[in-house]
Amino acid sequence: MISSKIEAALNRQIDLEGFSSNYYLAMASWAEVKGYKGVAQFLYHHSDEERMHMLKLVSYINDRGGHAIVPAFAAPQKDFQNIREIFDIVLSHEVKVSNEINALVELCIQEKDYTTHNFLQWYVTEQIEEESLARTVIDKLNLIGEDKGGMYLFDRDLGNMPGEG
Ligand code: OFO
Repeated sequence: MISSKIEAALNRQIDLEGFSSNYYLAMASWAEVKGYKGVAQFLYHHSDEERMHMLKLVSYINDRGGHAIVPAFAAPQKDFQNIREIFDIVLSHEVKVSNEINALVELCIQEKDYTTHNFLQWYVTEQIEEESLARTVIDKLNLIGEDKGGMYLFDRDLGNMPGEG
């Protein structure tokens, strides 16, 4: 059984993961409309992953005797300046998510909830991968700069990039 404090904190994380999913979905839609098919595919996949992160929390809370609450998600922005802005946002958003996961881990230690602490380790590892993936993409964009041909290849490569689980 989880304490009401941990349950509330995990429910806030459901909100953040669900918002992340919608945020990346909004980015994917923008990229698709602008003709960046590969980027769109990458972001649609990333959006699905965030939904999976949310669903894992839903099952965990309910399995441990709590009640997972599905909130109304804040509407993400719909327009972006360019692809670079999108990936800068992805990275800063993932850093924010990592900070929230770390705060949850800290709360579990304070509350002596070692089961939830253990459950959260999956998210700790996932965040390392997600931040590193966003940095890799930004490095590629830095190399390309304003080169249109480079951007064409970037879009193609991103569409072929395997998701990280
Ligand atoms: Fe990328 O945020 Fe989920 O965990």
